[in-house]
Amino acid sequence: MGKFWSLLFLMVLLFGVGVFVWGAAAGIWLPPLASEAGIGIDRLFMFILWLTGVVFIATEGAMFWFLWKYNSESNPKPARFVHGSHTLEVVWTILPAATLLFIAIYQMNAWAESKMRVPKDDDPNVVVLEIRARQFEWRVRYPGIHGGKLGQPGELFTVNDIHVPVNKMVLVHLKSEDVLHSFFLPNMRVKQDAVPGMNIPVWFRPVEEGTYDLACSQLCGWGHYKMMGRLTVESESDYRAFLEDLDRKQNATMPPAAPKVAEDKSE
Ligand SMILES: [Cu+2]
Repeated sequence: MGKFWSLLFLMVLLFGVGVFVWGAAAGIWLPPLASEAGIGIDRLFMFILWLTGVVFIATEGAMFWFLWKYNSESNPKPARFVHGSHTLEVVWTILPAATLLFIAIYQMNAWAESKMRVPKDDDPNVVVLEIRARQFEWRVRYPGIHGGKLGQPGELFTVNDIHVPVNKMVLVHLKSEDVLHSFFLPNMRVKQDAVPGMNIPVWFRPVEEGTYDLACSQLCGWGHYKMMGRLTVESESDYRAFLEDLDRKQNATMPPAAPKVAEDKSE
């Protein structure tokens, strides 16, 4: 067998690195970024990818080299094992610990930006939506053509179709009507579980107009695969036109003195 095993292990290294290089060249890397907080998330992702990539290449390379050099054919004498090295143990404990500590501190701002600094419902610059996940669709509730808070007359509804204005902070109240789902907007770098009985705030600021995917990324039943929708990021005027059109369709048949919409108790 000689050097067979060393070459086999070299393949792991070449294949592992090759897939990444090919993926980047073929354009099947991360989906195009279109949100403000996504910049920090992508930077973090690339940092960790490079860090683990370099360690992967170094360890796989070392393993290949040792297998190559000390293969049984050219080294008929059995190997002699050495046990216990205090220095080595200290080094391989401190190095990863320090690296993890550094990542823990380095990621704090990106995490706070997307998970802790919740925008205010009553901020006039925030677009508020409610999205209810259910088997197997996304039900979107808009506050009406004048925006503002939810729970007022004239609300608008869509299914699997989210429209938001560009460059505005969007705050989504995420709920589930049945089982666990996961609200996933790959281009916004947003992914959040929708949990029955909970109202979970999710927010992002889209900075690029376009049409993007909305997917459920939690296996939620037989129809999980088709629980898809669309996020349209458009100019302020297009967004208004969309709401007005929706209002015409949905509220046209309402009697002049419409009764007040019942309060949503789950808020
Ligand atoms: Cu789902």
